[in-house]
Amino acid sequence: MKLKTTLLAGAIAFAPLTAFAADLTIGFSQIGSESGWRAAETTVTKQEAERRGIDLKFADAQQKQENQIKAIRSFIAQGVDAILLAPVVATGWDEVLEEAQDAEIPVVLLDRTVDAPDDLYLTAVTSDLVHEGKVAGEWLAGAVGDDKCRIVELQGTTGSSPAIDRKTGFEQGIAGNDNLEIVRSQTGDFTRSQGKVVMESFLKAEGGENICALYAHNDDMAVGAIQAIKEAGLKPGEDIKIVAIDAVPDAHLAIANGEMNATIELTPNMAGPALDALEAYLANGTVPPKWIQTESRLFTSADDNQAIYEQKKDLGY
Ligand code: GYE
Repeated sequence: MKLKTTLLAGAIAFAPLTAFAADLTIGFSQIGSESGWRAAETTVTKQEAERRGIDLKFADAQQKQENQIKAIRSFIAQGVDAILLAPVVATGWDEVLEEAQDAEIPVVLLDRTVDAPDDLYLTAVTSDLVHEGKVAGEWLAGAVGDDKCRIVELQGTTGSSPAIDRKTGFEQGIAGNDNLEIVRSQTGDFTRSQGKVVMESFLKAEGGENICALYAHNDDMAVGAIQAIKEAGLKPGEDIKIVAIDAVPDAHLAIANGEMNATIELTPNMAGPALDALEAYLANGTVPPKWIQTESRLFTSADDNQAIYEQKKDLGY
């Protein structure tokens, strides 16, 4: 049910947040389960809602924007108190976000952003996606030194903000290093299966001996590519350096085994900051900043990746 927060004459009704949260109903439009990281985000979001006593209405869009738009319209019809949205692509949201605004239902974006006026959403909880790509590029530049390095790139879902921004950031990271060149770049849609298929095509087109490094917009595509590199008779992490993003358990395991070189961590807990902001807004009218940034941390073979794998492997990935 929708809770109206009423402004009392000269005062705002204050309620203890935890007690208040127990009455909230929140709709969550999730993209799907394309990667281990996405699965972990879903697990953590459900845990964060349960911990707060929030009634979470979960909708899996199977990677389709039209399913996300349908789910948002259903949440509006149900009169939820707020909506969480992980937008599969960056464009095409204005109309449905305006419908949520007209219904006075705040929307919080998780892990991806939208190309829409920012008054159409309360806040976005994301990492700095450009920075992640730049850190990956700078790491590779440092790893190869002055050696010539022909790079292949596995992009995320076409039109998604991480695919756009992580590409931009990586190019910034390698800028000025004329010995580094991206020779092939294609989407693997953030999945292991497509990462393997596209890497196979890169190896066939370029010849494995002519590829120095792989930059993948997420670890799942990198893990798929590792299989393709092995099947081509090459040593991933040695013959072809590999850097990606998410820091899922299997990436830490690959680095520990010398089959991958670096990953940048993306927390799956976007829901914690999102629900904190929503509770404060709905209970006290506290308006959050338009962007709540989550941390990004580089992991390399210098870290104890086996131990980190053991810590992360049961967290819902
Ligand atoms: O890196 C990937 C997932 O939106 C930033 O989406 C997120 C990305 C994440 O498929 O694993």
